[in-house]
Amino acid sequence: MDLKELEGKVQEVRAAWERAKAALEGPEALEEVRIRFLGRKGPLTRLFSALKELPPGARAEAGRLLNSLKQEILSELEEKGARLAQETEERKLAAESYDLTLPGRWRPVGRLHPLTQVRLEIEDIFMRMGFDVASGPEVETDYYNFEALNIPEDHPARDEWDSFYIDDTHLLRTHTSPVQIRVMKSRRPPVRIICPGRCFRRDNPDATHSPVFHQVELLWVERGLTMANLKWIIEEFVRKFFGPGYEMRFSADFFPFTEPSAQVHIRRPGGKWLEIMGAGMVDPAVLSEVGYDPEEVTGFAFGLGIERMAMLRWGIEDIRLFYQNDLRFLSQF
Ligand code: 2NL
Repeated sequence: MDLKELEGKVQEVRAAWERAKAALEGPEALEEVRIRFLGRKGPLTRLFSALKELPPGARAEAGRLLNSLKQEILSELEEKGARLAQETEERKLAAESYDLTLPGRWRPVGRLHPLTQVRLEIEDIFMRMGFDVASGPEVETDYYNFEALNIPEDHPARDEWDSFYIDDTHLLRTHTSPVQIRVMKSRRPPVRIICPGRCFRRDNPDATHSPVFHQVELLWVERGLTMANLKWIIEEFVRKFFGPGYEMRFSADFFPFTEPSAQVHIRRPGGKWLEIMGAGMVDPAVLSEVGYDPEEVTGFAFGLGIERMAMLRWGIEDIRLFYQNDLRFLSQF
């Protein structure tokens, strides 16, 4: 081999290096290319070994050529390696960075069902007045649901069509009064409770009827209670729940479990009279049935519909809206 030939080989290796360099991608490829060109079996190593075949006068020049190609490859590899490392670092930083100007992700916020809101508010009003909140089973015997409440066998409310019977003696409670019977049978007077809960009646659904509905009943039994105490409690409730400025009117009504019985209406001056509840003095027959002495204690009670309270408060005209789980309705409360 002479110098000319070696120069040709160097040119070839340089051209091959240029092509390999252009195709370089990742750090692994970089190492592979380094070994391919500069490794023990690489073309440069072979050419360095071939130096001794050259005439002595040409070796220095050939050595310079080879060394300069080797330095060129080494420095370009180094430069390329540094660039690749920098690109990797930049990609990593970009992936880790937060764009604090991006809008947040929308999370829908839930809320209490309007009937729950009304129930909690009523519970709160009466708890502050010293009433306990009591609850009981939704499946009742007809003793607790009817008999103990002085509702005789032939009363129309006991008709199959008004109640959901489970068997001959069990039914879904038609009001929360059986809870009050259970509490009175388990405690001595004074008794001061409210009983909120779900009730069931065999009604076809329409704008004002739902086979499932909610009631709150109040019961206060103690020595010396009169209708005047009942009126005060209801006035207090109306003022706290509906706000000031309502007139209240009691008119005669009938319930088998109260005597006397009344229905209660309220109105804003100039407005319509709205019925809000039924109430009365607990019938002596009911007090005797639970083991209280009607000569010793008297009591009063009222019952109101939670749906009705919510409809009056918000001007809702169809009770079925409470049970359709339509967010367009529910999200307004
Ligand atoms: C109504 C009427 C009322 C009662 C419920 C009651 C309970 C016992 C004894 C006496 Cl244990 N009375 N509850 C009294 C009067 C009326 O509800 O129309 N509610 C929607």
